[in-house]
Amino acid sequence: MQAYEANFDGLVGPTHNYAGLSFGNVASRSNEKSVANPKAAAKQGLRKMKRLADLGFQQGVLPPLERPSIRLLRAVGFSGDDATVIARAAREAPELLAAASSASAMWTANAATVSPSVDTEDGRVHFTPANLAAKLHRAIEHGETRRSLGAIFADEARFRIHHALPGTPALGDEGAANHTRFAREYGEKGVEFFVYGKSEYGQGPQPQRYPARQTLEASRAVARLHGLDGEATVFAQQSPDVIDAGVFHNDVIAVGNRTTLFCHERAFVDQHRVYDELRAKLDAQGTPFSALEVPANEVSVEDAVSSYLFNSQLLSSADGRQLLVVPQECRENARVAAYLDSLGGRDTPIDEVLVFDLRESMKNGGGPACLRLRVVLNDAERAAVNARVWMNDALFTQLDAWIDTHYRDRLAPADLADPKLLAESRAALDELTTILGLGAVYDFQR
Ligand code: SUG
Repeated sequence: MQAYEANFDGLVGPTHNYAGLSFGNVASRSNEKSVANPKAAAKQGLRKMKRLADLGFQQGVLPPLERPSIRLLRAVGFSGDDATVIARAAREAPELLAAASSASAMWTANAATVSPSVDTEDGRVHFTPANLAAKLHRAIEHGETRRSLGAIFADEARFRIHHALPGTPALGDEGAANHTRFAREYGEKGVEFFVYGKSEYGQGPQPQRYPARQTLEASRAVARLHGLDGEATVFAQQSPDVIDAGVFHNDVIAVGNRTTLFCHERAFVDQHRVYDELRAKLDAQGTPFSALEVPANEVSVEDAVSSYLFNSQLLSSADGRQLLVVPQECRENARVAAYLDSLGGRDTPIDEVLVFDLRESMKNGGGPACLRLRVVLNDAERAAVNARVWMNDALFTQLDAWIDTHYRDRLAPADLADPKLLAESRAALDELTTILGLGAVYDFQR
């Protein structure tokens, strides 16, 4: 059956800020306490969505979550009316207020892992929201994410939305950022590729400096929940030393699409064995496979981390060409720019490079690929998606005006203590649920 890859980008929320919450994510830590521009951040993301929709890609929007999370602040013992809760948290535990205020749900590659219906035992599209157990500010996302997904993929005959795995280190799950799918055509059965940072119970090497967020046990659990065929799944371990260099998710060092894996030569443990297994399992389905591997002497791991070359989107256009969507930082790094310029002269599966300014998100370690959740849908499934979330001229205009009305253009760490931010954020989200036809998905609306 004809199928498409739809990309659902996270709309940046009104509380976008730099709180340095993600140890192991170099950009997040190095921009801690700088002043953010939520309005610019939201517009940069929106422009990417619009441009890709204009190019003919299926582009959807996922809403931000309610932040600051009064629910978290109450759960850790702050009480009184909402303004008092915020004032007490600001005074006694600013780090908890920062965690409660993060707009981190914008990085929807971490919202869930998604398997298309053609790969799953029951023929439904399966979603497992990621527990994001490694970081407090992200561990509070999955319940609300599940609600948003439910408002968009509501048809239970076609979509199965699981609960997140138990949020504990042994089952740390970061969603689609550590998952890629290969298939000749989107609508054909594919091989699903799960990348983990460590095994909680197995032997294997482990990073020494920074945490491995995804476990093998979590990846296997997601594959089981989705009813995937063991002959069509591959599990691979990320190199611990690249995690120690700041590669906190696989999508910072590798991206796959259809029959191509674009990655750095140091991405995986036993890299050639990983390619062999992918090739063999795809070959059994009659699907070719090629790895476009970037050598360290052209682009070092450090260059990859600072430029986010691999946090790119590899997209197939209707005419079969492959586009690589990269952040502007790739043009500003001389070695990465030289590598991209050389693609034209080499025999590679990448036909064109598109560059986007996503600087506000990048300063928190979120590039083009972090901002999107891929969902392969056939025609019938596409028709069952809440139609209001598809990007088009009208939705772009509406959201652009909505951002102008509700977003600040400056948010410093001290501003998180401002109780007006909660009211502004709720007013924005309340209107957004109308624009996107989501119903009452937020706690404050219930
Ligand atoms: O989880 N940054 C996010 C970035 C996520 C990127 N996603 C993918 N690679 N798919 C994270 O580390 C920083 C927030 C702050 O520091 O304020 C943050 O959460």
